This record gives sequence, C-alpha cells and structure tokens, in this order.
Amino acid sequence: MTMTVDNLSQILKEKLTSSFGKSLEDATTKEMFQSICLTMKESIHANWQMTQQTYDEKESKQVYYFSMEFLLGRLVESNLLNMGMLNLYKETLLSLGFDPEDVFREEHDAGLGNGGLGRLAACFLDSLASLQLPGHGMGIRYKYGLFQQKVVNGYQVELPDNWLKDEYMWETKRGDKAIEVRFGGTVETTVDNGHLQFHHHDYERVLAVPYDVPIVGFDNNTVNTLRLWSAESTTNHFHFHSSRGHDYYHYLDYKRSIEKISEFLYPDDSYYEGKILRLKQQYFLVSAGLQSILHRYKKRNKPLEQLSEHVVIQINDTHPTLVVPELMRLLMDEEKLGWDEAWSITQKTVAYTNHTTLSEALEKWPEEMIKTLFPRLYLIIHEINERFCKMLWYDYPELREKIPEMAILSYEQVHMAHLSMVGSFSINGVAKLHTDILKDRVMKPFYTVFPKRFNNKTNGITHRRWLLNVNPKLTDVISQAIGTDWIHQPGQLTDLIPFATDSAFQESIAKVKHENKVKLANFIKKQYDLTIDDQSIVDVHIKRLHGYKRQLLNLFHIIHLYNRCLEDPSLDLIPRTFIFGAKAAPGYSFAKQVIKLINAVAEKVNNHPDISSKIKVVFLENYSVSLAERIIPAADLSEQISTASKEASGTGNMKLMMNGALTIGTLDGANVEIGELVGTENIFTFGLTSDEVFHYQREGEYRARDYYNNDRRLRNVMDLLVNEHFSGDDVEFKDIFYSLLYNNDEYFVLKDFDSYIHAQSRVQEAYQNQSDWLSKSIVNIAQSGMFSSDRTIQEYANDIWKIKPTTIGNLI
Ligand code: DL6
Repeated sequence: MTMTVDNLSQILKEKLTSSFGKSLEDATTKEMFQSICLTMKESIHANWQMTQQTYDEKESKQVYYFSMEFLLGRLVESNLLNMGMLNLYKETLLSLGFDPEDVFREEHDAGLGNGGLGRLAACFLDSLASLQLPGHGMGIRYKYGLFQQKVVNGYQVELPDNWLKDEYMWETKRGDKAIEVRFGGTVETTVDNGHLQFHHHDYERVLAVPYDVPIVGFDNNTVNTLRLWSAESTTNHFHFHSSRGHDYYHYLDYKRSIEKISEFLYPDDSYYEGKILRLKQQYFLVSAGLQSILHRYKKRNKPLEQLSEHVVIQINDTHPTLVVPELMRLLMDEEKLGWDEAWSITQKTVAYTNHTTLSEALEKWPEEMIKTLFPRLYLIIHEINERFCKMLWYDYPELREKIPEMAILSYEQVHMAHLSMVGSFSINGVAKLHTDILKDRVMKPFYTVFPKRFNNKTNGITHRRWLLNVNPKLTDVISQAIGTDWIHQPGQLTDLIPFATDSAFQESIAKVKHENKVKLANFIKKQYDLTIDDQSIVDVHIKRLHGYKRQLLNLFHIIHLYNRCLEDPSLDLIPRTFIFGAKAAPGYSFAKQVIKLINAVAEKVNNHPDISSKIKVVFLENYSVSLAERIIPAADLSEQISTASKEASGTGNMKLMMNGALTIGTLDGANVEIGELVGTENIFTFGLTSDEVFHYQREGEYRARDYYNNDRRLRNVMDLLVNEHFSGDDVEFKDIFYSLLYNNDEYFVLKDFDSYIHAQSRVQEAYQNQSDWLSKSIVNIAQSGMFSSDRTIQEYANDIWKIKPTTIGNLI
C-alpha cells in the first residue's frame, strides 16, 4: 500500500493518542517529533532484523568501524530521505498545522565527535548502508557529547552537552548483550603441559552495555548497526552487610567511578592529552567491541583461523589501537590459540587509517599506565615489540639504527601508530598528498618495511545529507537539468559540465544561492539581531579552531580590508559577509584568544557607520553538524587555508564545493585533488606548498619578523592587536602577537599573507563577472561527485575490506 498524506495523518494522530494521550490540537512539537520517530521505527526495525538475519544466513563478511567518535548530528531527516518518505512527512506535517523544520529541530544533535574524524565516521556509515554493504560502527555512548559553546562578551564558554536528557529516539538498549570489561589487577603466569597460562586476578569489572542505533540505507532495505557502549556498574559482586551503610557508600563511589568511563567525550581535536580516563575509554570500546564480534562470529560455527574471511576491523586513527593486543589476548587466553596463529589472524583482520601527521596528535601512552591498567595486554605488546625489533634487526640491517625510532615500546612509552602499523594488513591516509607525506616522511621507515600495506583512500562526504537534505532546491535544479541518476551515482554530476556556460542554468543556480542566503540571513537576524546583506559574498570559514587551520590569516585579511576602508572611505568593495564557526578545545588558550579576536573585530567592523555596509563579520556560536547544514548552502567562498602539509584531508572543503562554493585554499589535503578536478581557473590557490613548508622547517630559514618589518600592510594589521584598538587594553591579544613575532609564526601566517591577499583580490575580481563566477560554481558542483563518500567506501570495500553488497529482500 502506498502511503498518502491522509493515511500518515491518521497514523500520527493515533500515535499521539497511544503514546502521549494527546489529541492533535494539544500536542507539542516535541510530542509530534517523537510520534514521527516511533512511527518510522516500526518499519526501520523490521528491516533491521531482516538485515541481520540475511547477513547471518548468507554469511556475509562484516566490517566493523571502530571509532571513538561518531558525529551523527540529527537523524530524522536523513532517515526519512533514505526511506523515500521525506516529502510525504513534510507535507503531512504541514497539513496537520506543524512546521516540519520546527518539528525536526526537536532532535538534539548527537555530537559524539570533535570534527572531521567523527563526521567522516558518520558519513561512512551512511554510505555503507546505502551501498548495501555489511558494515557497522562501534563507538561509545558518551553521556555528554562535545561541549556546547556559548559566546559571552566575545569569549568562548563551554557548557555540558546533555544530549540524553530527553530520550534518544533512535537507540535500543540491548541489556541482554552486555559484556564484562576488566581493568587493572595482576597477572599470574603458570606452566601447564609445557604451555604458559596467564591468569588475571583482582581486576575491576565494568559492565559494557550496548545501545544500538539503526543505520538506514538509501532506497534499499538495508539497516546496519551503530553499536554504542555505555559503562555501567554491576552489583553482582557486592554484598551489603554493614549495618552502618559503609558498603553502600562504597558501592556508590564505585558506581560513579565506573560510569565515568563513558561519561564524556574528550574535547581535543588533533591533540593528544594523555589522560588515564581517555585510555580507559579506548580499552572499554575495544574490549567490549571485540568480545561482541567474536561472540557473533562463533555462532557461525567457523574455525577462528577463518576469522579474517568473515570479519574486518577498521580502526579510525590510533584511538582503538588496543584492538591489536586485545584480539591477541582473546584468541590466546580465551580461545587457547598459540601465538603464531593468533598473530596471523590479528594481522589479517585489522586495518588502520591515519588522520593526522601533526606530532602533537600522535598518541604515545606511558608504559607504566598501560602496565597498570592492562597488565596482560602489556605483556602482549612487549612480545609484539620484541618480535618486531628482532625482525628489523635480522631482515633490514639497513634500518638497524632506526630501530629505537620505529619500536613500539621506546623511551618508556607505547607508540600507538607503530603498534597499529605492525599489527594490521592495511595502512591508509585520507588524501593523496597526506598518504604521500606518510610514505615519504612521517612513516617512511615503516613504508620501507611494509610497502604493500600503504594505500590512499581520499575522504568523502555523504551527498545525501550534504546536498539532497541540506539543499533541496539545488537538488531539484540539478535533476531538472540532468535527470535523477546522479542521486544513485553521484559521479554522474559531471553531466552538469556542459551547463556551466548555459545562461538559463546559471540563472537557476544564482536564484537558489540567493534564496539560501536569504534563509541564512533570516536565521542570523533572528539569532543575533544582526542584519547581513543577502547580496554580499558569503565567505565561510567553518571548522575547529586551530593554529594550523589559520583562522588568523583570514582575520588578517579582514583587518587589512578594514584598514583600507579607513584610509579610503570611498573604496570600491563588493560587500562581503565573513562567517566563522569554530569551537576551540577548552584548554587551548591561543585558539580561545583567536575567537575573542574574531568577535572583537566583528564588533568594530559591524558597528562602523561607513564600513558595515561593505564588510560584516559574524561568529556563529556552537558550530555543529546542524549549524553547518544551515550555513553551507548559502556559501559563495570556502576558506580552506591551512598551512600546507598540516590538514590531512579536510571534508568541509568537499561539502562547500558540492553546494557551489568556490575554494580559496592552499595546496593542502584534499584541496589538491579538488584543484586537479576543477582546474586552476575554478579555484583560488595560494601560499607555500607542503615541500616549501618542510624546507623552511628543516632549514630554519624563516624569519617571521622580516615580514612584519618589511610589509607595511601586515604591520598595520598586527599593530592593531596590541594598541587597544580592538580591546580595552593592550595585553588582550599579546599572546597572538608574540606567537607570530617571538615564536616565529609556527604556521607561516605572515609568510602567506601577501599571497593570500592577492588570492582574495582575484576572488573579488572574479565575483564581479557573475556569469563567469556561476560557471566556476557549476564546475565545482559538477566535479564534486568524486567526493561522495560512496566513492570512498567503494574503494575501501574493493581494496581493503574485500566485501560485496548483500541485498536485503522485501518484507512483503
Ligand atoms: O579524515 C578526517 C579528518 C580530516 O579530514 C582532517 O583533515 C583531519 O585533521 C582529521 N584528523 C583528526 C585528527 N585526529 N586524530 N588523531 O581529527 O581527520
């Protein structure tokens, strides 16, 4: 039966009554949202069960994507879109007197990630299900997601993200599948029949309880699983016999200490902090995840030796690296396999993705911490290290002097990237340049030893969320021109190329962009009481705040324009709205100062009677998936201006391109591939190349101060930071100033300033010719299909995972 607005209205009304005892007239938007979810879940759950059953029956090989982060955002619209019911639900809501946007916004973003790495994991889940691939996520159900950012007096203030305060509609608790995870204790070694046996005593037990979230495929019946583990205490081993209640208080302390494990997500992006609780979180995910996988595998009645034919474990950066020793432990201590068998299985089952070359992000845990928390794993890591170093010594004499720098255990630390590389069959980077940097520099000796393991998988984004969902008008305009096949095959967006110079098509693209700008302007007006010009160039810099991402360089351009306007009030500028969205790690004081500076500049510029009609600066607080969804469709210009070599890939660059924004960017990460696809005339590149950055870093030839001394424009910009212009005192921004001049500008902001200013002038010039600009924009949209995560996932499936689609039949 095809569902109609009338049927669905009836169903929703009944749901309101049966679940909330409400009539339509009395129902709140929240109750309506919940009724929608409950209704959707009926069909999702049926397909979910069917999918799992089919995978078991067909013995499909399963991929498990282990990640400490899944930045899902909201699911209601993307689930409806994938189920083919989005328009029906929107129409029905309207007919019932509800604004669909208001209803959908009742869903709290699941912000279980910091940024690119976590959002990538979410896009991958969407693509896996949409390509009918048996792939699931393993993560942590943090009670608090990434903090909520408030801006108070220009400063970032962090508030807890209590995303579970209302019921999370998509999850299902699977209490029956809870698993025990053990921490600490001691390991006793005995010999039995000539075999070493390891006995773990006096450990702390933690109950890992899975909450499963269905991942709905697009236009198919596949529903995969994201399993999020929550740490809970068990009362089993507690005996309350003290009449004074000591045991009870002791129990409460214990309970709190256990629940802390899954309490919050560490808010650091590209920075490793070395906190013991974080290490516990990593092991908690790994141990619970692996035990549940082995449990399910054993139901297939296959020998463990064949595990890698049925299961692949992809680890999202080094955070879940403990899968290597934990899988060894489970295979040897629980399943009684010998070292060689266990090692061969482990190495064939685990694959590793690297997401950063920043040294401060590379995880190294103190040996002592590992030894105390996981005494048995420590012994295993020790043995892996011994064997690896011995192999290097005998098989690679030319690398002997590199052994200390390649070892897994060295200088009393456990090097997680080394452990990942040694214990896996695949090591991949996330953009061509990034993978080359890994092979040629950062991991060069490992590449010598394991050349076949290294491969590139350029990142992608799900075009369903980042085009179909966020920009329905653009979607329609595209489909009117080239039909709808591209929706299943996003590579076919290249069919738009001939339309790049078609004036009627350009006009429709311009109309959509303008409507999206008006929508964003209305939001900014409502939220911040700030009027932005919907005819202005919308220049967007949205990502985590980090020195290497160089929000400061963008700001220097803005201050430079401001200075020019002050010098020459009649300066002819195309009006521009500079939009920033960025969270800073709470302990990263430089980044927090940059936020304050952005807000201070905004205050000055936006209130200047002559300048505010030309330039507006907006810092949108609490940057999140949902906020990105509002901003991206309205963007004209995408700021991707990291110091070359530092941004592994970037994925915001892809989302913005797909929505018709042009990139101003360095030759970094996936910008390089964007440039290759669209051609140099359709992107504004500038700045040092990665080789030049490496050169300056190696030779120590760069003297930032010379640029300050020799470039009057730069001096005029920088002096405003320390002369009370943007702040009531001259010390507020002095750390920024000093980092550039006295710490020699680690991220080459001053060095790239001139080239950036020129690139920005080219932007202004190009925008003046609207037809030309629109043609560039269309070429960008046309070439963006390459960056659909469907392409990325297909490459993972073919090259690394060796998995094929499993079709899930219709229920009826
Ligand atoms: O691969 C996803 C994403 C890339 O697009 C970004 O370029 C990169 O910075 C980010 N990496 C991290 C580093 N975390 N660790 N470790 O978030 O990954």
